[in-house]
Amino acid sequence: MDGITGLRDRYLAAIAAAADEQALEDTRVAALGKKGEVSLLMRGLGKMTPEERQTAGPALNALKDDLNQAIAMARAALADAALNARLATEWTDVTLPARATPQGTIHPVSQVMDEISAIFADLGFSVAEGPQIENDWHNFDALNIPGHHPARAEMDTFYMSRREGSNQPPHVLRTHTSPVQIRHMQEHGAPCRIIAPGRVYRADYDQTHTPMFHQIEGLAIDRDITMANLKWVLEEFFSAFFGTGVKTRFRASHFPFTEPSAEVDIQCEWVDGQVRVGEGSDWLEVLGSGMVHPKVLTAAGVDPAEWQGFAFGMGIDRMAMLKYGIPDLRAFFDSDLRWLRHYGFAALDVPTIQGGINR
Ligand code: 2NL
Repeated sequence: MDGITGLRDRYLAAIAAAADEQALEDTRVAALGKKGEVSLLMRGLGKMTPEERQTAGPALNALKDDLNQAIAMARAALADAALNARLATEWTDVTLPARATPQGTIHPVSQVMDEISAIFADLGFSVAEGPQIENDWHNFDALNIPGHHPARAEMDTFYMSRREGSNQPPHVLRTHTSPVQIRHMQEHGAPCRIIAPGRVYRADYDQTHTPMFHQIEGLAIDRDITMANLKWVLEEFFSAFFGTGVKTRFRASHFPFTEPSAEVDIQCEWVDGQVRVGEGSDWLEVLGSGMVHPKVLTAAGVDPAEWQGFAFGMGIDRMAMLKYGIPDLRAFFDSDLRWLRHYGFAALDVPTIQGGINR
């Protein structure tokens, strides 16, 4: 029994003195491992007399339990100490500003282009695209714009330089997206319902004009399309786009590619130098339109004796300015980050008819 008491004192002291996990484990193995001192004594119980066993058995079991418990407590204490040591050396400065995650925004022109496309998609129009560098037949001749027309003058149109010795007419930067619709009719014929959004170019730069701007044109060709269809489609469009009923006013006009032609105004009001669409007694010109000229249909390979339709064109940049109260056109193309963050849209906030055009 004295032996057991001595053993307990020795191992409790060793456990208390263990400086780390490994020393503690070594001590455990020395006492309670397969060949540990306590284990060997327990194995010796079998050779004792029943009387000896009656006192030695419980004493050894108690010793084993005490040592196990002391080891568990020492292990927990070591883990606590290790954690405290880590906490003392590693720390987080919670007053540091968070790392910036660079976030771009959707340009108002892209946003409005998506909004307009979503509305016309709902009306059964699909999107057509084409080259920005055009030959002058697709950009002018096919649209019944004659050679002497002022739009073809060097002043208004960007002409590409011609290859040396070429006797072909030079290419141009498209001045409208109409050539996209000519190409569509040539390729797919009638009937058709398309819109053609995209960049267009004109040699003009002042408060209200930039040499590159964005246009969206629409074209619907079928056997029995009239101006009444045009009026309904445009009124549906303006109401969906501005999120309020919008009255339109059609004024007789003239374009070489439509007959008859109409300029379209929307109802508006001026309040503190800001325009409000859909109320008031003023009118704002936003769009040109008409019935596609028979010569244009013929040029695009569509028989005007069988087919007719309407077309329209409007400026996207101006629509964005009107809808989102953006005062200066030229700022659209300055790439000023502060402007982009202010007027930009969330990247995942995609306009759809179901999700909502207006936010
Ligand atoms: C305007 C005028 C317009 C068209 C564009 C067009 C296209 C084809 C045939 C006939 Cl393929 N017309 N487009 C028609 C009328 C007006 O735009 O003032 N835009 C801002």
